[in-house]
Amino acid sequence: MLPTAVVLLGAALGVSGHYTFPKVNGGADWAQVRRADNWQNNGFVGDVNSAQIRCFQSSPAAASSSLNVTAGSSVTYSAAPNVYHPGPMAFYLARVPDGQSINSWNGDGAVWFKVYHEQPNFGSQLTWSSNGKSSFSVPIPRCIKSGYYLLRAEHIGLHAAGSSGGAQFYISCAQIGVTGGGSTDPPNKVAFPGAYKASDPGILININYPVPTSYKNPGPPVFSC
Ligand SMILES: *[C@@H]1O[C@H](CO)[C@@H](O)[C@H](O)[C@H]1NC(C)=O
Ligand SMILES: [Cu+2]
Repeated sequence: MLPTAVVLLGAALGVSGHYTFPKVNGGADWAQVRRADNWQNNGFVGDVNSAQIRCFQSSPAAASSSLNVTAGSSVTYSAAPNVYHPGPMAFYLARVPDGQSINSWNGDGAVWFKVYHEQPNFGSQLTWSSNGKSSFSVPIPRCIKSGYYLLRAEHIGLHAAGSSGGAQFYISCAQIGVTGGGSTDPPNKVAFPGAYKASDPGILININYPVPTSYKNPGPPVFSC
């Protein structure tokens, strides 16, 4: 139902070929990244209150493997084909609770903290460094606890965000194992759905006219250490 609706909406708006986030560190598509529902149609999530706003999975299924990284290093998260709508990239992490498995944990609850979000450059129009790019370096904070995490990639297409529900969310979640970490439990954790409202100023925004002079990213502040 939803993919069909998304395809029809795309056709009606005259937009085609959106994008996915299928791989990390040059691995195979949907190997360390849980396969998102848009893997064939490149569609988007439009409803911030839907379950799909978390990892874009209607029935969460494990990836075939996880990617191990050292705390304090970074992960390269790739888009396919590339991010070409205007809007911010963001990345979140959620630690798999002790006693649970990365392969079955679904990321429930206020467990997500943000490790990156993008601000535009301001001028005669907004420009975004993510625009046209297909790979993004995600910092994995040095002080977080070792263990397994879901790493959530999000791009918000803001080209039609001037009306409620018009922002387009492109999302996937990778499975990573963090080694060599510290003991910090990051503050400001949020749930998906729940973190965003359709009326948030970074989600309901006309980026074309008048051209904004500031941009407030939705969700919590960025955590770093
Ligand atoms: C991968 O990371 C997890 C979580 O920290 C750890 O339990 C596991 O031993 C790591 N695997 C390797 C091969 O380092
Ligand atoms: Cu599009």
